[in-house]
Amino acid sequence: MFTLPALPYDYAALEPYIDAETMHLHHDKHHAAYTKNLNDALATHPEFTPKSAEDLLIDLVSVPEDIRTKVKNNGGGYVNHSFFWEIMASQAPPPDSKLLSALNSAFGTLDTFKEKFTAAAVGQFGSGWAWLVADHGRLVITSTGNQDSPLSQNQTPLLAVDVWEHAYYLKYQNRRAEYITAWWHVVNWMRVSEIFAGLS
Ligand code: MN3
Repeated sequence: MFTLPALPYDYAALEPYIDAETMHLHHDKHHAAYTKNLNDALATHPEFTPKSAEDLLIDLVSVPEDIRTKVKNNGGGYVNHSFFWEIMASQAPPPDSKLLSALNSAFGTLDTFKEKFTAAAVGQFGSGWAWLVADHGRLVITSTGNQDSPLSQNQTPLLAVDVWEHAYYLKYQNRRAEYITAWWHVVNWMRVSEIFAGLS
């Protein structure tokens, strides 16, 4: 049984970049639905007891075949959103020196990284996510469709932006690029730096 984590800040904390109404719908309805649907799927296999939601995605082949797609979609939605709330904050501190030097060495400069990440987010066709991941020790920008998780590709997420329309349509309508530009103001680089530091 997985529980919907509370937001680590107030619903209005990310204003004016992400509005409180979007946060309410996104967390209280969408994230809640992924949580319920994941639990409903797992309830049909009481003998199957994963260690964590992340483990479900890391090792999808161990999930009973008749619920595997539901677990991939709803377990992905559950884990991706829990992660997404954590890597945002009302005050966005800069990356720490260790992460900054890794970003510089992988992408040239922080601004170049942001441009490439933004391009991946804007260019993701339809619903999905853009990611910064660690892939065998390398920092890589990637994107996934639907709720697919980089965990299923043996990659460790460091940063993510949700580009499903439900993440921005109320405030930005079809202007995804404008949403991404605003979103950079609420990236919790302190948390991203902590996750990166935890890898080595
Ligand atoms: Mn979402």
